[in-house]
Parts: sequence; C-alpha cells; structure tokens
Amino acid sequence: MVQNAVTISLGIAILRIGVSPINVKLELSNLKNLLMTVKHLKILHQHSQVISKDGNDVIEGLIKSPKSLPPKYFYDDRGSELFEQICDLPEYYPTRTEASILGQYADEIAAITGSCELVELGSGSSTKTNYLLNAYQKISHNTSIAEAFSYIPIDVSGGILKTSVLHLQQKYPDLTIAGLIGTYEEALLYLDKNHQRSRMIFFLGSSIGNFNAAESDEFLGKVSHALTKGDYFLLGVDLQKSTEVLEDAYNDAQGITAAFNLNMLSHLNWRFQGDFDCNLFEHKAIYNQVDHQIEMYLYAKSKHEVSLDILDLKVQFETGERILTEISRKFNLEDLQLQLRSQGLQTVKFWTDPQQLFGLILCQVKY
Ligand code: AVJ
Repeated sequence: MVQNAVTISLGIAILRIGVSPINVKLELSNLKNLLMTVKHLKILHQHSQVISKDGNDVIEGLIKSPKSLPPKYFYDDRGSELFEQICDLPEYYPTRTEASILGQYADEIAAITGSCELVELGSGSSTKTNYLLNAYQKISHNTSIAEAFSYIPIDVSGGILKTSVLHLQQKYPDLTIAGLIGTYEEALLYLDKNHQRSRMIFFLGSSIGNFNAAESDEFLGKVSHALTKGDYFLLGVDLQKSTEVLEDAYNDAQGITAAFNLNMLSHLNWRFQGDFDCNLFEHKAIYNQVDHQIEMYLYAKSKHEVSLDILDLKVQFETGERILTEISRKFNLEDLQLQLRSQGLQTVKFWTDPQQLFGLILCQVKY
C-alpha cells in the first residue's frame, strides 16, 4: 500500500497493461485442465491499485517525435508465439546460449541458494525453467513439504502462462505452482506484500535489456524491494559483441523477427480499435555502438494517417518515418555488477559460455 503511494507520487513510468483474453474451451475433455488452470492462475490486474489509463503510453509514444512504442505491446498471445519461434532461430543465439549455461550450472545455483520460493518474471513458456526446476527438485528430496520449493511464473500473456502452468504441473506433480498474470510492476508489488519464505527472483533472456539505464535502476530497486536480506536474484544478460552478430540476430533471414515487430501493430489494432496497415511498414534492427543497444524500428513505406479510435488518436506518418519499438541493451559484466550493487544486490557468482556471448549473474540482498 505504502509502496503504491510512493510509486504514484514519484510518477514512475507505469508498466501496467491489460490482460490478454484467455481463451478457454469449455469442452468436457478440457474440464479437468480448466479447473486446474483456474486454481493455479491469478490475474493481478483485477487486484492492482496502480492507477493508469490503458494506452496512455501508446498516445505518448506516437505524438512525440521521434515516435516510439513500448515493447510490452509485442506480447499478445500471437506475439508470445512469434517470440518462441525467434528463440529457435539459427541467428538468435541468446536463448540457446543461456539454456546451455543454465544446463551446466543449475545444480550449482540450487546448491548456493538452497530450497526456496522461485519467482520468474516474464516466464513465457518457461522452457529454460526446467533446468532450474530439475536442480531444485534434486536438492529438495529430503526437505519437508513446507520447506520444499515452489514456483511462481509471472507473465502478461495469459494464454502462454496457462499452457506452461498446465504443462509443468503434469511434469512436476509435487511442485506447488501459482502463476500470476500481470506486469512486472503489478507482480513486484504483489510479491512485496506476500513474502513468507526465502525467495529467488529470476529474470532470464536479457529482458532487462529493454529498459534504458534509468528504467533498469528503477526496476532493480523494485526487485530489491520484493526481496529481504539473504534472498537471491538471478539475472540473464546478453553481452556486448560484434555489430554483425547482433544485427543478424535481430534481422533474421526467415523474417520471423520482422513478423514479431509488425505484430505489435495488429495488437494495437485489436486492443485500441486501430487501422494500422502492416503492409505499409517495414522492420529493421540497427546496433547502436555508442549506447551498446539494438534498436528495432518500423519504417513507414509511405505518407499516411493511422487512427486508434479507443484512444481518440490520429497519427500522421511521413515516408521513411520510423517508430522505435524496442531497445535491447548489451551488457558489460563489470558495469552491470556495479549497477546491481547500487540497488543492494551483491554478486555472489557469475557464469558465461566459452564464447562469452551471454552472462548469468547470481546476486544476494545484502541489507
Ligand atoms: C525478450 C527483450 C530479451 O531483446 O533479444 C528478440 C526480444 N526482440 N528479437 C531481445 C527480441 C527481437 C528479446 N528480449
């Protein structure tokens, strides 16, 4: 409650976004699954006290120059599916590299933290989570049920969360799973108020790269707040490397990343009754070597106007004008550790792959 008031009075960028509709088929064969799902999923949006008009951030981004849109609008159910496909692309090394690091070191991570409550921010399909769940399952064999680990996946995309919770519940019948549908902001506020036992929050896939420096400080502060002394934070980050490798990873030959980027416009269309024409835009990602970040753009191919009726908004595009839809920062492990430290998160250990493409940092709350 107090934190909420602080959040609002500081005018912190509000990350709230609505919840994608969960399409539940009421067929008899699905009834068992349905009950299981409902029991294990909580929609934070309905309980949130964060006040913001849905879509304000879209208006803000489109009326300014240069134009931008928040990356969270990538992830309607279709967008989450496309992102899963990106993760399997030959050019997109981060997912498989992080998975290999997790595969190699998950047991060591579990041994360091011991059994705890595992909270995953932006869990998506929870594919990489299996490495951690297996490792924690091994160490919790001789702990009591109350002390055994539990898993709390959090995602804005209700559809993908539902599927992955069902899947994991079948694979790990003894595991307590409680999925939360909501934004990071909603989730971190909720977690702060519901803290019973030792906890590790993990945030994989370099999603932290979507935040600029100031936003990532704010985010890490909230993570720190949702933890208590001795708790852990596990962070996966993409590391700085050659422009060529990076630009290939975000301009793949099959055009899946292009479809992912353009899907944001379709998402805005259904959500805000818009008339974006995806054929009038083109995807391109560029590596900014000064700021060490990939910048994903949608370029207008011709001069035209777009309306978003629910937002009461009309936007003009010039030929060649671009919308920045995402930054994906690339990190240096030394700098990142200093930043984490400034938010009370002390590095315990970090791991990389042999080519140093990707990094995994385990931190602990020191005060
Ligand atoms: C989910 C933010 C980590 O930045 O690499 C992938 C998203 N965008 N391809 C990234 C993304 C285009 C991804 N993150």
